[in-house]
Amino acid sequence: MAEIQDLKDILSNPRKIAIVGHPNPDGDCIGSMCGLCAYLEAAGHEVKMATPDRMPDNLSFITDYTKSKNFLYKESEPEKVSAMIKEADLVFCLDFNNLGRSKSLEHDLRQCGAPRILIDHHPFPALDEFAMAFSEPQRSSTCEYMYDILKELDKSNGTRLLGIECANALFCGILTDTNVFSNSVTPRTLSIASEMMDLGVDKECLQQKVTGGYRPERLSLLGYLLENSLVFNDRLKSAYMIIDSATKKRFDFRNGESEGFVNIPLSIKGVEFSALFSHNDDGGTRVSLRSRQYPVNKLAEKYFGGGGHLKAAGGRIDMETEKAGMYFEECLEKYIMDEKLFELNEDSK
Ligand SMILES: [Mn+2]
Repeated sequence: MAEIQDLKDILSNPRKIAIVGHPNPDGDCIGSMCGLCAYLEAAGHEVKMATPDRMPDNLSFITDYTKSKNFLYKESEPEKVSAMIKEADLVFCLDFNNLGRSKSLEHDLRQCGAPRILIDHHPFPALDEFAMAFSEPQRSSTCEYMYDILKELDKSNGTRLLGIECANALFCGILTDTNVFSNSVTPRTLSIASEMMDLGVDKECLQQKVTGGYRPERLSLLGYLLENSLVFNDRLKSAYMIIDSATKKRFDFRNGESEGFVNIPLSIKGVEFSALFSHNDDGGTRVSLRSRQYPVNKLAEKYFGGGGHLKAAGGRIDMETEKAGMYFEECLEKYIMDEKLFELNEDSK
């Protein structure tokens, strides 16, 4: 694993820096990108950022914490993004663990001559794809980990560049990846949150912005799904919901509007697994998986072409969204038996 000293050395002169994130960027991705950007700008570097596709509208305020007006999307400005990565002296890859996960940016990232630096918290990183890798899967979020890295960097440089802008951006990612401090939280997560509040972060204000910036259509969609789509399976201790293309149309669905939906079935006693399937515009189906205690990253990897954290994972399948629920139950049954997670009651089959 890389050392802070390596990072210190490579940042000792002003650089042209590209920061990239993953498709469907979430709060942790955008927060860590903008937090790092604010820090690097304070240190005198020139920074540009890019993700494959658009961030949700309710999270766009996070970019206000940086001076850089360069937050580009590969889907809308492909040439500019390719040039930005090509011209960079350094490329930071945040909140994803291998180049393949960056989808439409993968080619640019593989072609670029500049060192790629990984900062991430997903298990099983492809370490050989990066010149320098900072990976700690036990972290609640990339933002939490970023805070400690930047704090260490300040310490070894004798600087105080980690200021309120940086902390505000990073706090947003901790809020979203921990579902407002309800999962993946360690003592360090809370210490960092406390240090950030000492720096001037207004927790309630940011929480309002992160969780309170949606359109009414989101709530209508949720009500509709709970009423019409939620399927429980007592035997498998599971529940799932499906957002098919007709439902998306009906509620004028925008990216990011189903954030958090997959957690809701876990509030029901006895439900150990929850899944959300959403129609993807390419014809396939996006998969989100959650659990109370059993590993779902292995389930995502085995059957849904994805991966992630122990209790929160995702993937994508080439299957009509309408059929995903049945497929999920078949796979989950096999998975529970193969992994001997618990006894399946044969009577209720
Ligand atoms: Mn994350």
